[in-house]
Amino acid sequence: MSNFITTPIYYVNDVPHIGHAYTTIACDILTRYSKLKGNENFFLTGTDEHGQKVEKAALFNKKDPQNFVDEMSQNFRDLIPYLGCEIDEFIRTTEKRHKLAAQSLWNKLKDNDQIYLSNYEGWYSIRDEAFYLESELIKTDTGFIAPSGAPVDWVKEESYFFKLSKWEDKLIEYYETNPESILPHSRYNEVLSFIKGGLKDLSISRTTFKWGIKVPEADNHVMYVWIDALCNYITALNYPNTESDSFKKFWPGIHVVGKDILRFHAVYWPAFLMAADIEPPKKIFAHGWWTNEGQKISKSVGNIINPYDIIDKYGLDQIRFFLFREIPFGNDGDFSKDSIATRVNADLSNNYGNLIQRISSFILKNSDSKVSKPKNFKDTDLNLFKSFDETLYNYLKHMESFKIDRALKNIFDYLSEVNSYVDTQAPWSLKNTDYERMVEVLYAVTLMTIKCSILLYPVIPSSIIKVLNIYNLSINDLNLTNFKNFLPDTIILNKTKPIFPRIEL
Ligand code: ME8
Repeated sequence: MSNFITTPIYYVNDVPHIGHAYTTIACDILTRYSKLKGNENFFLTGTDEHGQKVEKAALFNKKDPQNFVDEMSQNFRDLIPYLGCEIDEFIRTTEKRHKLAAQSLWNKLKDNDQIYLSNYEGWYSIRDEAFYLESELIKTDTGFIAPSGAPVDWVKEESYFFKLSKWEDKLIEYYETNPESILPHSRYNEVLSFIKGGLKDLSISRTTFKWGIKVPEADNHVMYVWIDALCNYITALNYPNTESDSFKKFWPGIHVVGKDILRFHAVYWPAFLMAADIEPPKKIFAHGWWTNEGQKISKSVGNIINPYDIIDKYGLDQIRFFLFREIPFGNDGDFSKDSIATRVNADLSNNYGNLIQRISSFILKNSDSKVSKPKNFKDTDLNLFKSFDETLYNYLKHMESFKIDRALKNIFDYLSEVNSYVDTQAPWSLKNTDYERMVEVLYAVTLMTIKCSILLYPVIPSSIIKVLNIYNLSINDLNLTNFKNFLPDTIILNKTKPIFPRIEL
């Protein structure tokens, strides 16, 4: 199987923050999981560089827009390895190939009679890059604001429109026959009821500024930034060449987005695609929104969380783990220093790290640095193995439905069981009385620790490489399909150092 996994392409009006990092790490986890399963993957991210919001930021910084976006895009690109993410491609909407793809999509829509010229008169929010009906806005003492809190302006201009209203029934039919195509399910319901509420034709070009992709044969119009931006997903697969290997192999894709931009992905994008004779996305997952110590993260509040700072402070895998264990993927989450420390100390340092440390140092000291598979296991050992099989089953089930926190919880519940097994079997007390049994216990614990480590790989990859190194194993040798057979009968251990030091509050 092949999977095309995408992040939104981020606006370059500002530097990346924890919210952007969160989505990118989510896609990295899903891609690594998919790799573990033996699938072929394409992980795409990039930057959204046109539109009024970016143009305004360039002007504010007294820079030429192209120079400005070149500089700002680089910040997003540089962050990726710092997040421990391994992408396949980084796309920018100012690239030539993207302009060609977006114009081809436009022409296709035009040829398919999906576009007409008219006038737009209504509300527009530059911050959200979105058109709003007055009925959607919030009334304040001084006028109206968008539901997101962003300011809105009244605009009146000539505009091309996409016949979105024509796609209402097709979208409803598509979603009703594909109820898993939008996750979590609550978001699916939200989208479906939005569509059922009626769709209006969508303004897809602007004439009052220039920073965008030109509309073919209408030089005074630039494309609405969202039609330009959404098209990035297929540009990366060689659109308009829908016969190319990568398009055929990887489309339709899986889009991971924040809940703020679900409507663009789940309503406009599938409609554009169907109208251009392209299949809609395979899946759209909308995750929640992070706040900082209970407050909305915003530049004006001055509480932006810089991903470099928190990774330097707490550690990369500690942050990756916290973000995806603490909050069900899909829900909103609050970023608090106390909860990072509590979570990391309880799960990574105590439950998992201590287990590795105490068993491996015991083996190094008392079992000639190795453990070999015994001829027989006792019932208690077999019960421990059986319980792992259940853990694996649940892990796979949860990962398939993007419930990353549940998948992790399963592993850590199981690691608690392994710790109890160690306590009751007390290998240290067997050293002088029953050496053979001691090695059996040590082998059983080591085997289960390694298996759990493999399942943790998508979330904390660099730590797992270190853990596997203790056992002379490499992640490259395995995937979940050869899981049962890949472990050697004798596991030889290397010297260890604690991998997850406790975070002091
Ligand atoms: O919307 N919590 O770009 P953008 C969680 N260019 N996620 C957050 C977040 C937070 N506090 N803040 C941002 C755009 N995000 C468009 C997308 S795609 C064709 C075009 C994440 O720079 C989340 O994924 O505003 C959200 O959807 C995205 O950043 C918005 O990034």
